[in-house]
Amino acid sequence: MRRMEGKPDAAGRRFAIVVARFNETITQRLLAGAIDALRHHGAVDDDIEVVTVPGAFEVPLAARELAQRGGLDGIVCLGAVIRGETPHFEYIAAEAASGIAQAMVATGVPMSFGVLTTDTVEQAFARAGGAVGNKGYESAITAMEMADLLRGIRKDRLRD
Ligand code: INI
Repeated sequence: MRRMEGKPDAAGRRFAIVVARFNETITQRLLAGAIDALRHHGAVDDDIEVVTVPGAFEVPLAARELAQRGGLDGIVCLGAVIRGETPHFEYIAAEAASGIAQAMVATGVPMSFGVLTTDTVEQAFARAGGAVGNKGYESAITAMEMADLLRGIRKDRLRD
């Protein structure tokens, strides 16, 4: 039996982080967590590109364009969608999630979903370096693991 599993390793690899400006106090914490994770796993700053977009709704397009441009091993997508009094939340959260998934599958570049979708600001802070950890850090780990796994799968394809 052969098993394949990626490990979070950013050494010699290039990553982009697409971060939404909306709810900036939260998304900047996610960004700091994602950068920390990449550095802790061997990334050098020259190989990390940070792209800021207005809100979570705009994240998929920027991620897709970056992936199509080429040269990236993975993209970390960050945002914070917080439920308000309007149904806007549902639309933004759903479009961000499906847009990122579509962009990832269409381009073959791993993208992680680090967009918080919470009922309250407090819940968002808890997941952005608070009591529940930092989703930005976790998302970067996922992007690195998937980048490593895809390298392995693609190397096999070339060998066959
Ligand atoms: N964008 C977010 O990233 N988070 C939100 O909570 C949010 N809310 O609540 O409206 C939000 N709206 C902006 C949206 O992402 C777009 O930037 C905007 O609709 C313009 O396309």
